[in-house]
Amino acid sequence: AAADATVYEQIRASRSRSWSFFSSLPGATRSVVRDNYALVTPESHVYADLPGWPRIAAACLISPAMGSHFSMYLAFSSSEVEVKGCGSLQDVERFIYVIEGEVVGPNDKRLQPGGFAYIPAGESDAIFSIKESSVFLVYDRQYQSMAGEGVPPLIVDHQDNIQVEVPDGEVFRLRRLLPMSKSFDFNIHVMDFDPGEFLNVKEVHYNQHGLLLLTGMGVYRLGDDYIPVTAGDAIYMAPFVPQWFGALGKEISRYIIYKDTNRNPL
Ligand code: UGY
Ligand code: MN
Repeated sequence: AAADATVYEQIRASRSRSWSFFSSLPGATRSVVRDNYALVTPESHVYADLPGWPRIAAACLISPAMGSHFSMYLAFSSSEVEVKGCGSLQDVERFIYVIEGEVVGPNDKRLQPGGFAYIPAGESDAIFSIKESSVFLVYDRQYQSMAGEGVPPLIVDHQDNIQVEVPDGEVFRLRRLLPMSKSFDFNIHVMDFDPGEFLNVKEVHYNQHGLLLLTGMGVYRLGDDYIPVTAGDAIYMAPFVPQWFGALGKEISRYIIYKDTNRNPL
């Protein structure tokens, strides 16, 4: 049954577990915020209103205040709400990934869990109707265009329609949710590891990451720290932080991860 639970059910469960834990050990959390990475675990989530998104409560897990050039938040709709593109944000592109419930996009496209939408900067006509009690992950970023590459299109799709690749020298299964076209300045990857599988490359790179572990558990290396992680945990990785993941437990570890791409690191 655990394998069928959505990440939000796991987040809920660990928040209530943490209440009983806190009653014996107040102040304890697995969250850590360092100069070059952050781990934000469910017992630390703080929900707030989002300007321009009525009836949406959002727990911001990563923002430029941490040093990132993007934001990542977990959002919850208390009742049905319609949103227009990226709202009133200037030059901001937005990516939405449905975790629970349903979001209905343009042309009545229904986004159920695993469904996603990319909303290009300046898109104000596309209406998204977010059903009551839906939970979704949002990434926002100031769009960085590239001369001669045009602007990215609006995309509404589902991860199950995305081709699975196994990158050279690795064993994990990778879905790139966005096209590789140079008009995009980031991509969102969904990565699956069987228990016992791990990243071969002990990565160090200029790109930033915003990660939510959707299922499973394992050990994340961040800088010099080896940290136990479980579904519901969010991680910010700053440029050049050494990073590695090894999957443990009995079910597939799946994470969704933001990565800036296609722009000169200079
Ligand atoms: O593509 C990546 O950089 C990805 N493999 N990084 C990661 O999983 N930490
Ligand atoms: Mn990486």
